[in-house]
Amino acid sequence: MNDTICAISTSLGVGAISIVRVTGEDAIKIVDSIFDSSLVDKKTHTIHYGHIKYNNEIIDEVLIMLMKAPKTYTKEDIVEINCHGGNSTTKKVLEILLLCGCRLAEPGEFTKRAYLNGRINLLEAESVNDLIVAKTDAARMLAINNVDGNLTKRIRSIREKIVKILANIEVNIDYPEYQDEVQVTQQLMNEYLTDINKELKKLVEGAKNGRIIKEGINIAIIGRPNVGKSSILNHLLDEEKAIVTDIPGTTRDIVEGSITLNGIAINFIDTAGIRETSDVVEKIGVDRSKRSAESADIILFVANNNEKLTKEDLELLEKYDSENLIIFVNKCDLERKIEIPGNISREIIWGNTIDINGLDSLKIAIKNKLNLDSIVNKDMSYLSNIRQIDLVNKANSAVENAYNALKNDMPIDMIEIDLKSAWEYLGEIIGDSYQDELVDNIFSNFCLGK
Ligand SMILES: Nc1nc2c(ncn2[C@@H]2O[C@H](COP(=O)(O)OP(=O)(O)OP(=O)(O)O)[C@@H](O)[C@H]2O)c(=O)[nH]1
Ligand SMILES: [Mg+2]
Repeated sequence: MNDTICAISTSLGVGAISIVRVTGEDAIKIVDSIFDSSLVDKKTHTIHYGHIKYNNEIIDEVLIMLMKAPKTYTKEDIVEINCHGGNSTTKKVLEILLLCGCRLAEPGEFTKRAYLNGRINLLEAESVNDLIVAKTDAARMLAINNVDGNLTKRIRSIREKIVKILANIEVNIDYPEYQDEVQVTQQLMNEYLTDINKELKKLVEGAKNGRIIKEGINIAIIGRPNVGKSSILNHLLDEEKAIVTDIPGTTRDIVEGSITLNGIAINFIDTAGIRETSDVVEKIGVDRSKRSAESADIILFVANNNEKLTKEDLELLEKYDSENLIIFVNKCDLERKIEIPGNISREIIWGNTIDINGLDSLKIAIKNKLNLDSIVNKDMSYLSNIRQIDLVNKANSAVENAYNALKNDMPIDMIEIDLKSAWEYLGEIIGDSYQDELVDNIFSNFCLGK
């Protein structure tokens, strides 16, 4: 932690400017030794024009941003060298810094220092990385909200409530002779636990939205051969992605493509038409279709308006019947021959891909099913990675255990144990309690130079 580290913070390649970043105790001294005017006596948060020189050779004409501790990203001295972009100049500057006493930073090490030096918490640090890797607008909005600490505030407030209850319990354990105290405490605890449980449930529910926003949604397009699955995919993507022919069994392998709805990535997976077949290749394709359906968030079942539902159609409809099923009856430009059995209660959208009817209704149905209009908003603050979600689930079960223990008149110290673990799990989310190994692991997934 005490050494001075450096890294190229911009992505490598040809560009106008690249930034090489240095942080640590000797950051200013080291850069000063290769810069043609003195930096040591300069004010913090100033920019300086000059040249990087090494062994009397001018390496580059640069701008230096000088930021002295503690008001910096890492809370240590930081010097950022804005050099000319392109591989050779940037790498040369980095190489010289290494020769002058810097160590090459590990991925995420700047942010790790920001966290270990107490400038941001672990959840905010993870959100910094989410912001960098965000692929959609909604993912970016979520990440920046979490960097700003909205979620941290919610978690801290739940932890404070738990601490209050723990303090109450301590009084009970230390002064058991005060019978009146017990009554008050149990009543209070009931209220507090119900309240905490509600707050945690909101976090758990929100985490589902967080995952949707961050990772997007997979929709498998399933159905018998030749009903128009690939045509629907192509129209949704506005691209000739999958091969379309009138030969049943055209699609053999999975074909995928994404669009965004409300800033969320919606990944459509076109699959091989499902039917009994002796063709070895097609059989593998059909197996893949079934697997895609099983792991998808939504199944889009496609049927042909111009044919009666077959036994295979009905079997598939029964197999995939769930909240997450949307039925699209395609080829509505042709005469209607399909009959929908009365027991099918799922949403049906009618359309065709010839004059492109029904695809807008399909998008609306997807939005409604996922509640996209309400989950994406400017104030959203959801947990979104597996580590955080796992911990909030654990905290929630611990609080539920405490609640059940209270209801069943269990000894008060049993309740205390559950509440303490809930408090610790929540603390782990924001990194108030942490293990070195865990922290190393989290930051190793970051970009170099961040
Ligand atoms: N009349 C009409 N024909 C359509 C429509 N949609 C697709 N087709 C035609 O139906 C045939 C099959 O379309 P595909 O999109 O390849 O069907 P698929 O379900 O992907 O078929 P497989 O890949 O074999 O499972 C093609 O000849 C399409 O042009 C539609 O809405 N109306
Ligand atoms: Mg196809």
